[in-house]
Amino acid sequence: MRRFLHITICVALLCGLGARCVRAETGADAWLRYAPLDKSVAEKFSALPESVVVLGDSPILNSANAELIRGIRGMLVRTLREEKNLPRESAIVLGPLSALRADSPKLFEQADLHEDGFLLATEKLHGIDCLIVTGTTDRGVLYGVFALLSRIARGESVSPLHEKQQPYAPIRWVDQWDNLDGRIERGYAGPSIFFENGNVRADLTRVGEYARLLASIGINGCAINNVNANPRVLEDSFLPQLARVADVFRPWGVRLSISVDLSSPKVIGGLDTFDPADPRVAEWWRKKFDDIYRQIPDFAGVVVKADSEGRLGPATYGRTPADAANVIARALAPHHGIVFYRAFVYNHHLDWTNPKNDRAKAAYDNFHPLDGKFGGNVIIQIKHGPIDFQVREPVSPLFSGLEKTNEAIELQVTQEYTGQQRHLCFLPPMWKEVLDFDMHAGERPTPVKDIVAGKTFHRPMGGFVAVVNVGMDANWLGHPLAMANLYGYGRLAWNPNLDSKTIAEEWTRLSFGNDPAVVQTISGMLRASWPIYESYTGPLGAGTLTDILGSHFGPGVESSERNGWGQWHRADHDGIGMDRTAATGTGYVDQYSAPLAKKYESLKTTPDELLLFFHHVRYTYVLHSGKTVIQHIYDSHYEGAEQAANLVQQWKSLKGRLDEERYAEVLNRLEFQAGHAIVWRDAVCNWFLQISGIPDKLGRAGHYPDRIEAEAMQLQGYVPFEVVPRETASGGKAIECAPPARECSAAFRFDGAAGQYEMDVEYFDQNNGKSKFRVLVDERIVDEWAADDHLPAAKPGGDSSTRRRIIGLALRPGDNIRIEGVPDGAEHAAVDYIEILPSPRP
Ligand code: GCW
Repeated sequence: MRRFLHITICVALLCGLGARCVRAETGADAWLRYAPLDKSVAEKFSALPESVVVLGDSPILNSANAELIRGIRGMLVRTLREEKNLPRESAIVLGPLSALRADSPKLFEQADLHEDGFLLATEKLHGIDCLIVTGTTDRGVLYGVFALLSRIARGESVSPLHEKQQPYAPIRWVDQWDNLDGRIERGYAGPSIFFENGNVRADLTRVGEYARLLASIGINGCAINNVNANPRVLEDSFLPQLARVADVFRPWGVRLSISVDLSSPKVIGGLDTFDPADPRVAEWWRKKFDDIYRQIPDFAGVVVKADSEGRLGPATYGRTPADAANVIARALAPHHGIVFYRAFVYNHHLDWTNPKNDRAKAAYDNFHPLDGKFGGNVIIQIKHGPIDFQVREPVSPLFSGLEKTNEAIELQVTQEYTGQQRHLCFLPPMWKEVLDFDMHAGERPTPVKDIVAGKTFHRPMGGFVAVVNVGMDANWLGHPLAMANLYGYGRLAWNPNLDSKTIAEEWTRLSFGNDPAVVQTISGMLRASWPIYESYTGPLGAGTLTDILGSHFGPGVESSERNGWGQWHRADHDGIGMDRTAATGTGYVDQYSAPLAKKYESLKTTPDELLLFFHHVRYTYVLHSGKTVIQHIYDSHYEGAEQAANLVQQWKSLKGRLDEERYAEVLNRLEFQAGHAIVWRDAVCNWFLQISGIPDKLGRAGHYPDRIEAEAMQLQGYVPFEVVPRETASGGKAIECAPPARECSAAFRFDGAAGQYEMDVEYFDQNNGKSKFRVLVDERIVDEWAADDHLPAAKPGGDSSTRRRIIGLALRPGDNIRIEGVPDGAEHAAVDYIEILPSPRP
């Protein structure tokens, strides 16, 4: 602690003396850095009271108190005095409303707060100026402290203060898809913070830190294990381990939940059935939850994925999701627990040859007929779109299809289909579109946010869930800027009326400080990033054109076709898109209310960005934008890749204004993204060029005048091979240095004019070896590196294709350029091509 204080004071002094305030950062502090404020900003808070009084005693109030002291000490380099009773001098007073009743009856009467809401108020208590932080619950007080500290960090005045905030909905949860062995399904930032080798981790420090982060954005529940649940979590011997996690969550007001497997009564319970209608099964669940609540009195409930992607469910016994949800709900009800039953129920063996089949219809078809049949403590958890977290989807029609059932929207912070934290993709703008979308389910506007919050159909419960998947990486999500998505999710779950600009700026200020250039640049980059990612990965609502059978990361245009998964875009020689109209298609549009069905039924009124989700059109079809579909595909991919490259430039403008660590880490990821955007661009453009036979009007697709294909170089040891699918390598081919070769080379003569150049080497970085590369110009080494990244790929292709940029190269005609590769393990130092462009780039 002393050391910590010492460092803080030194940093503060340096900052005060005008030195540039940059300190080493790992990202672990996320938006709770509490970095010392610049002197001019700190002065705004000189009138802040010197002491703090806590009215009451509970783990959550203790957290609130400790957090306040920590935050003020970090930002203002002042240590608040802790008083037991109201002092004679001005103070910050923390406590639930009930504790203020006697001292401030007026405040008590007028506060009008619901559960978890808070009030920050400058008031006189017994004639003394106080800054009061209060709520109906202790949790509200904690949220109030975080809000107060956030204001200070962003340099917003706090005196006088009268700010009341209420959460939009009671359910503000996160799910983690962590497996008990420590791996995380669709996690991109290291192993689980919860589990290791089949057990809850011995050291739960990170869990406590995570709970603190969650609390700071108003999250009040967390399901810690994968929805593809291991039945072992319910074994008697496992429950004490769960209790340890609940203990760590509790001081932060985060309630523990787990995902359960419906077949548990049979698999671990020793019954010969898990039929929800069997009384023995009901009894098993009842006993199980009684046991759990004995050990975890504030246990929140369970999440269920059933009859989906191979998970067992009520369909085994001809029962419905309502039967299954209710048997668990009845067992939880006496303890006030909740069941989140996921609407992600679909058949992944659909007959793709039948043009009427449509996976998008599944959630509504399965759940709409059951409306009103679910218990009062059941919430149907609905993914925001009808397919699966694609870069663009329409809003799920099920939101308006359940009027007598509690609902929660499921969003995804982990960027499964949106670049896996290798690409920058700030999702709040997408979520805002969904939350604000009017379902036309009544006389007055019925936006999704109101439906899920229970306001539209007067449901007692409902709200927001996001799959987050933080891991052991110090910065939680891998990409330092990806935490803006977790922050944004929390802020929107608390108040979906916030706009993305406010959220982006808040997050940037809290995470990187208040330098206007930093705030403007980073928040601008964040807000531009989803459209950029969309433009090179998923045109016009066709879905993310990724390898849907594997990693969900790189391009794989055809992987969605001719299989039962139902993520079809139906591209053929003539056209592309799923006909989901009522007139000629699958009839999906009829799941929406009449005005929306009408809108999507017609080509004229379907917005361009969703065209291919609803309609099958020819490549020559002219969009509202005036472009043909095929030209849009070419243009958007080229524009998107250019904008991705531009993100790198924007970031570079911040050099020296941020800590070196995060600066370098983000730069590294943005440079990867810029290269990978070109892989995407070329794969998608070439695939469509080939299948449609229609050239790019601007002559770009399929023509690469500055490229030297590796297979066309003079090879020693290297051997050409075909890359599958072919569009994921330039010209469909690359070269590899396969055993028994131990070192190979590929060379060519430079025949351009003398001058300064930049050279891009496109190579394949797999996760099953660490090849080494060297580039030589006339025997002079100009660059060398190891292919040691951890991309989701064990073979050359769109997932592993990586770009190395060599800058400041002086070249003369006749120069001999040679690339040498040393393979390692199953990674054969494969190379796709080299591209040489004048520097600076035209
Ligand atoms: O998006 C898909 C993922 C699966 C996931 C599933 C789900 C946990 O690819 O990994 O399983 O959705 O949401 O259940």
